[in-house]
Amino acid sequence: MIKEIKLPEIADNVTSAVVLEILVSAGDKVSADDSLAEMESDKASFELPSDFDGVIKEVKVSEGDEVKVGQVMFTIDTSGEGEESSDEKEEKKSSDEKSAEKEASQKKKEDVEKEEKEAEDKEEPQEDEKDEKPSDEKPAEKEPAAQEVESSKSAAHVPASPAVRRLAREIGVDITQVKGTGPADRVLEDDVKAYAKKMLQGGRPAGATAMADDFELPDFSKYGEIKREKMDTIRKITARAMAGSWQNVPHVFQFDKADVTELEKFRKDYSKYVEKQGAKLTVTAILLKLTAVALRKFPKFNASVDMKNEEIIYKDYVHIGVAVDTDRGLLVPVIRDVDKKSITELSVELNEMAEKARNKKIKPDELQGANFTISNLGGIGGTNFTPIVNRPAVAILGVSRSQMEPVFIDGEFKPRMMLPLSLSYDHRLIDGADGARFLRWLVEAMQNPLVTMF
Ligand code: CAO
Repeated sequence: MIKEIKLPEIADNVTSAVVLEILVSAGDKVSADDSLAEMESDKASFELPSDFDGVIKEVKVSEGDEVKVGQVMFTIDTSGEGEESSDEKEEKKSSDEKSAEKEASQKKKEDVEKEEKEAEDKEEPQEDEKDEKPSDEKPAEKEPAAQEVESSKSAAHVPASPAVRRLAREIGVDITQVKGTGPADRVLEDDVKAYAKKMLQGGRPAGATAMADDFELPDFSKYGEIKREKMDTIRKITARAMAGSWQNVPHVFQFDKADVTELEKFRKDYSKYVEKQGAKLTVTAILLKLTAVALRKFPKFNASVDMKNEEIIYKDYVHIGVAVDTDRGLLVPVIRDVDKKSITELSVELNEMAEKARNKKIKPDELQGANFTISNLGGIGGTNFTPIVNRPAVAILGVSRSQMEPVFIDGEFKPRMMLPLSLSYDHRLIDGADGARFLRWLVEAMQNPLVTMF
């Protein structure tokens, strides 16, 4: 039997909606409640569900169409889930267009499955699971993570609407890892967002009070015109992570300045060599290398605090996050095993990671597992700043703009290129003297890289 699927009543005073995306093609087998199209009205975006089990006969609208409430959008054959009557078969045979459409739909499905499979193949195990367990010990009991599930299933078998799958793909979430909270464990949009948020926070749920802010806002419109805008996902994640860190980590800030006059000469001399490999030799890449040596030398800075078990977790790997300023806000891609890579390799990788972050190509697992962060605002300017520690790391290095300054050396002022550095650290683990020693060592290493040999 052929049935019609119409645009239903959406809300009071809403008479139409625009088709953002059609999620099925003629010939697709669907179940009741499967999403057929993504729609947007004045009031909200929503998915149009199928009212029946069956096979889509016709798609009567196109993307971009404005559809009136009650207008037929799809017809569906409900006679035995795709088994067509002989008349219908005849009709279908004579319709080359429809079979082409079906072929296209099948290809689209295969492409999506292939893409998901490739994405799955590329995915590595979670950093929390991979890196924080010494190989000779039994895996420590993991904090029950609300959104985590075993990854034995394939993405295609995860119950989720196409729009939710697309959201997961776009923000780089492996949907097989997300626990669905919808009917029959269906993965919902909120599940994907919650999972992404948890991953960006380093795999731990935010402190219960991380976003609690009961400050009563005044009515700003009393003072002038205002505009309200919803926070996007990255802004919400950053807000929660930063508030959680600020509330839970007792911060201390240490400042110093490095004389980078010689280092700058070196950087200019060697930048051509690095350029041949396709990247710029920047102060960030050099700092990555020197910081990796410092983290080996001062292992407390390469550790995490486990207050639940009253333990310090020392890590025998050096993964460093680099804060990248993107259109969408702050992202912190992680460069792995920095201590094992050359400055040229680090320059190339830093460049690639920053590009990926800016072009929305970065995956959640590439934002995880950092033991330390470098935040260089020097390209923009400023004389100093105090970055917030990125939990569960215990320290972050802030880099401001280097500039020529008169420095009193051997009885006279000399023009030197000075780089302001700030170190923010977690006082639960790191004492003031440790902080000063770490930063001083870094300064010495920038002024005379031979220091790193000792
Ligand atoms: N002092 C002076 N000049 C600096 C500098 C510094 N500390 N850091 C960078 N520069 C210069 C570079 O030499 C480059 O100059 P040229 O174009 O003349 O060669 C220019 O600024 C741009 O540098 P860059 O940004 O391309 O390269 P980078 O490796 O130094 O930085 C990255 C990479 C990803 C760290 C940077 O692009 C970025 O996004 N910074 C913002 C980080 C941020 O938002 N932090 C705040 C987080 S809150 O804690």
